[in-house]
Amino acid sequence: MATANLSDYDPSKVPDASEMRFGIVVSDWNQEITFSLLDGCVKTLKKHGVTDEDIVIKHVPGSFELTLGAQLMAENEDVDAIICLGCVIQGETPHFTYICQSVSMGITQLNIDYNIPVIFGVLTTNNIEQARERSGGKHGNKGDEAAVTAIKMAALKRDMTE
Ligand code: DLZ
Repeated sequence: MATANLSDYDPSKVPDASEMRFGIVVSDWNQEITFSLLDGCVKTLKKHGVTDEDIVIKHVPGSFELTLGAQLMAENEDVDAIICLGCVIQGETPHFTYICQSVSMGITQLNIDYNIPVIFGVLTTNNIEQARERSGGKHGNKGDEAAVTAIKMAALKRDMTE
């Protein structure tokens, strides 16, 4: 919803994450936005008990590269979940549509192929203002939301497989 604050959640409903390990893949394109998403994501993981040593951060050039970045993370790091952070802003060419479709389908496929939660923390906005509002502005920070989703999905997987 356009008015929703992405960071509104009940912390007591988030499982303890102190024994969990997370990978974050962040796109450097629109880094004014994506680095704020990263900041919110890391702070929220730590708030729920994750240590610095258990947060692996890798950078990719743009959101299109998030899929391969996340696949490399799944193959090479022992993590409970992977969080993809990016920001795609509508431009004057069809680039926006191609990148959004590619990364959303790519991340969906990784969830299935690797049986590991891969979280879609990608802002897809009409302009930079909307992106600012959702990366630490009046609509919260999608990085926080992505961290909470990753913890919940990692806990779900542990619950159902261990
Ligand atoms: C090329 C491009 C454009 C036009 N816009 C964005 C954007 O808004 N957000 C983003 O994350 N990346 C963008 N890119 C870069 C592509 O994601 C990708 O890095 C290049 O097409 C090279 O594969």
